[in-house]
Amino acid sequence: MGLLSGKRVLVTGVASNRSIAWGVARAMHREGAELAFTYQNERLGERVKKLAAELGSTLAIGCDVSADGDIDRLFHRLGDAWPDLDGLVHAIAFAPREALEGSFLTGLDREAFRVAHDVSAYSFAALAGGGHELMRRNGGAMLTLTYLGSQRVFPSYNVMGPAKASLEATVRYLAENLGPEGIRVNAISAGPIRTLAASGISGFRKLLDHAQQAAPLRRNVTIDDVGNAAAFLCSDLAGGITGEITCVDAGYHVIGAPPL
Ligand code: NAD
Ligand code: 0WE
Repeated sequence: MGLLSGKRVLVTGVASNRSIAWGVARAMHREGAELAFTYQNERLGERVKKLAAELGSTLAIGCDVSADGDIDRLFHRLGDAWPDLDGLVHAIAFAPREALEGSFLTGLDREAFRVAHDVSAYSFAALAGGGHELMRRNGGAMLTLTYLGSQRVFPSYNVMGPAKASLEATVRYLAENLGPEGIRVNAISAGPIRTLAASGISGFRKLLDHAQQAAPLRRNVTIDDVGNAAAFLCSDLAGGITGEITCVDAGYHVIGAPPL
């Protein structure tokens, strides 16, 4: 019996087979979950439908989280297909490219700050608000993806740092709000992984090398490492865990200075 057999999970944030959300979906499928997917736009739709089919899923729904109407429509359509929902995975982040180059203030303006917080933090609360009614009967688990750049300064992560800090605080407030409904809310703080969201970030290779050398496990993490932790956190084995940020980063976050 899989950790998630009989559970229905909605997975957002798949853009390619390198996406963290794809690693999460694969691990959850292996553990017996039935999956539905969202995709950001029609350009990604065909790719996501193909990937969904690989995991036996025919449910793929378009949803741009910056549009309230898309979020409403998503849960209407999901509610038509499924009687209830057991898991919701949020693996979405975006800031304008110019804001992820140079120093914090370079390329930062009111609009970049707004977009980063809207797409990367508010969207988790918005999906929780739309999805919790479908979870009410049996409770459920919500999960988001964050990065240590919320707590510490990394070159070029810039405005995504404050956005992830907001996301992590949102996890705690959602945990308190939805706890009485039997819904747990957690985050995984993943170490750096080369995905589409990391492509074109100057210095990402250097960051990966640094993380590998500094981390207690002396390696970088994979989307499968993150997927396995995600499957656990959304399973009944994690029934006592909510409001928690779990690092899946080969131990990097405990280090003060790397071996000299
Ligand atoms: P990815 O590019 O594969 O996934 C990012 C996803 O966000 C894409 O599927 C994209 O379509 C979606 N997205 C962006 N704007 C959207 C919008 N307006 N509406 C709907 N979807 C939208 O990259 P990833 O690295 O797998 O990122 C997934 C999550 O993991 C992000 O929250 C990211 O911050 C987090 N994370 C990534 C790393 C890393 O090093 N790759 C480390 C820690 C945390
Ligand atoms: O959260 C992220 C990246 C999220 C992201 C990526 C992009 C690239 C394309 C948000 N917005 C955009 N906008 C784009 O136009 N990560 C945790 C991955 C990441 O990004 C970094 C990192 C790490 C790690 C940027 C600088 C330094 C480290």
